[in-house]
Amino acid sequence: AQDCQVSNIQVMQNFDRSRYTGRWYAVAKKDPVGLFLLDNVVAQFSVDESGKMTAAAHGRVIILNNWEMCANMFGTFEDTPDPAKFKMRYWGAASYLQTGNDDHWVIDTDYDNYAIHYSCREVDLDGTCLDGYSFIFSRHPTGLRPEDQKIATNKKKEICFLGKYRRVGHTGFCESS
Ligand code: DAO
Repeated sequence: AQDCQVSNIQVMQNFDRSRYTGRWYAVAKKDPVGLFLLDNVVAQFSVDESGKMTAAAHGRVIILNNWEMCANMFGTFEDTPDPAKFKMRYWGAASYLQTGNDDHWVIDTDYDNYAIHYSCREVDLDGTCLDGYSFIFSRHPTGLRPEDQKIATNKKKEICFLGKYRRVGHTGFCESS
């Protein structure tokens, strides 16, 4: 059941942000136009005293075309009527890093092993996504369990990004800082 209409994309039912907290390793990524985070991407989600979701993330980036560094990023999430759909405002620890305001949808998660994230930055005139990105997150830096890979493949299909992902490696590049 996929017509690739962004407005018809099914997201996680009864999303529980508190169970989503903690460390997630990006193990695969579909890049947007002008990609930013390359690999070694780890996100840490939290829920603050007021119940708002926040995140800190890091990843290897290349800025000014040839300078490689580990980017420390922060995000705050604005709630929407759908508990699994957020608006994410993000910025970097350094001023020369990327800032933005993206959709941040949780497509599916079992909270303990895998999570499928989706963000469409630009919806085309026909209602499909013209520019978007997606992270496949795992609680384990080694990747997804075989049973979760099947689920991830189905979800990639549903969000019309199947075949557009690349593996995201974890080499320890960002672990020193
Ligand atoms: O890497 O090309 C890209 C797009 C991702 C931009 C978002 C980076 C900041 C994320 C911080 C919060 C956690 C997911």
